[in-house]
Amino acid sequence: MREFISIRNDVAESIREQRPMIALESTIIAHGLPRPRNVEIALQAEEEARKLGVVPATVGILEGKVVIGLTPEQIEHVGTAEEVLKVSRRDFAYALATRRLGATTVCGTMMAAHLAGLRVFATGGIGGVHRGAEQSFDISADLLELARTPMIVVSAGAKAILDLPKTLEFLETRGVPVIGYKTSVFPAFYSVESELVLDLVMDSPEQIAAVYRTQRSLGFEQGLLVANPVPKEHEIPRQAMERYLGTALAELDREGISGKQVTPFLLARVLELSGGRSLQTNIELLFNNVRLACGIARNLSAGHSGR
Ligand code: PSU
Ligand code: MN
Repeated sequence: MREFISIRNDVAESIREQRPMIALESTIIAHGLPRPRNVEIALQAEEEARKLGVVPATVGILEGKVVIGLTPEQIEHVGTAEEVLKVSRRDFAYALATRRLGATTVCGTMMAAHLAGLRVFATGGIGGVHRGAEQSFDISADLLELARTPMIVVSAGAKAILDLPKTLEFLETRGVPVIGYKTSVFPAFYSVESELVLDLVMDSPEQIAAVYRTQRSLGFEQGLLVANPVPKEHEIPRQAMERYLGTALAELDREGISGKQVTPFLLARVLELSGGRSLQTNIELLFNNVRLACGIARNLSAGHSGR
């Protein structure tokens, strides 16, 4: 395994000393956020963590290695290169064996970060069950990874481009706790609320860390999804979002886009349709998730290791 993993020095040191660390993904850099702001946003997300005394490790795949803790130059490379593979579990070995440049999704980042011994990961929104999945079978590998890899993933829920009820049903079936942070309603990424109720609600990082430790003590392999709503002042209200999505989904259909192009296409169209507003929302929710993830990471490293 060692031959495929490269861990940045300060990350390796933090792992040894059990200092607080969080993982960050690179698909949002390569395919999720618009260029050229993507690189600057990724670096700022890392800065948010450092300000809180937590070491950030952005994950990517370069020259046949999974890199845990990209350097700023490597982040720039992933954020500017023409061809970057979007790497989930399916693509992981292929990207390594062919030495392709790869950006890891929530799924790919969970796998890599867990291999390196990290426990907490902040992202924007997870992938899920797509609308029309009963026809297309399009279900993100993120959900299966949450069912099999013990990482805490802090997200602003899942985007309303997805079928949110089916996404929650899937997670329930696969035994993944979805914990609402200070909310009993599942957030819809750009919007604070969806119509879906969450049964598990907590209001401190300590409590979330305690659930994780308990899962690990019991030998459970699944992860844990934290649903952290975007701060109200930065949200795009649900009705406006539904309008943009109606348009974008119709275009998706018309242009016959499928597979892993679906998520990037819808994100880009929502950005255009919202007149650029969705970007600020996306940035704010990402930083908000980084801050909560740092609180959880600090808590975990202060207590027992949980591994
Ligand atoms: N949500 C976002 N931006 C993104 C993604 C999700 O707000 O860029 C990315 C994440 O990396 C997620 C992936 O893991 O999309 C899911 O893609 P798919 O639906 O193809 O599994
Ligand atoms: Mn898909």
